Amino acid sequence: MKLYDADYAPSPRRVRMFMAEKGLSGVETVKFDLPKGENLSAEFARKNPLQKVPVLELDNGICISEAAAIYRYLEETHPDKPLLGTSAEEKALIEMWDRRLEFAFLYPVFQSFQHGSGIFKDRMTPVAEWAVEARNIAASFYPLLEEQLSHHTYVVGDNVTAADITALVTLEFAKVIKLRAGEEHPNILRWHELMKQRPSYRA
Ligand SMILES: N[C@@H](CCC(=O)N[C@@H](CS)C(=O)NCC(=O)O)C(=O)O
Repeated sequence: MKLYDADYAPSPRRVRMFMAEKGLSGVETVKFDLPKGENLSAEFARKNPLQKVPVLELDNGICISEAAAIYRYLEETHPDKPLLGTSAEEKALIEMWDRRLEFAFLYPVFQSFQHGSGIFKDRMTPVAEWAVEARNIAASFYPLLEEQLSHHTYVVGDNVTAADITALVTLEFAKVIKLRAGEEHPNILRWHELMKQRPSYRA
C-alpha cells in the first residue's frame, strides 16, 4: 500500500490522521510539492485523473482517490477501531457530518484560499470575488459546529470518528484565510484542545 501525499495539504492529512487513529503505521508515502505542480504529471493522472492527493495505491495496483473513499477502504480492511460507526444510525450520522463538513466547510475554505492567493494560477483562473464569498460560506459553518459540540464531546457523540478528523483538519487549515474559532465558540475551542491531545494529531 502506498499513499500519495503532500505537506500542508488538508486532504492527505485527513487520511494520515485516519490511519494513525487505526494504529496503521509504516505505510510507504510519495510526497508531491503541489505548488510546483509535481502532481500534474501524466503518470499521476493515470492514478487519479483529477490529479489531486491523496491517492492510496493498493498492492494490486488499484488506486483509490477521494479522502472519504479511502476512509471507507481502510474502515473495511481495518475495522478495529471503528471510525465510521457501527449501528445503521451511527454510520448515517457520521456520513452526514462528514459530507456537511466537506461541502459546507472544507471546500469553501479551499476555494477561498485558491482564489484569494492565486497559488494554483498555473492551473485555474482565480476569481477574487469568489474568494470573499467562499470565505463567508465557510465562516457561516462555525455556529453550526459550535451548536453540535455543545451537545457532544466529539462531533458525533462520545467517541472520535472520521467527522472529527475532517473538522479538525479544516479548522486548522482555515487559518490560511484568517478564519479562526474565537471566544464565541467555547465548545469548538474545548474540542480542539481535546483533538490536539490525540497521538493522531501529529500524523
Ligand atoms: N475531494 C478530494 C479533494 C482533493 C484535493 O483537493 N487535494 C488537493 C490538496 S488538499 C490537491 O491535490 N491539490 C492540487 C491541485 O489542485 O493541483 C478528496 O477528498 O480527496
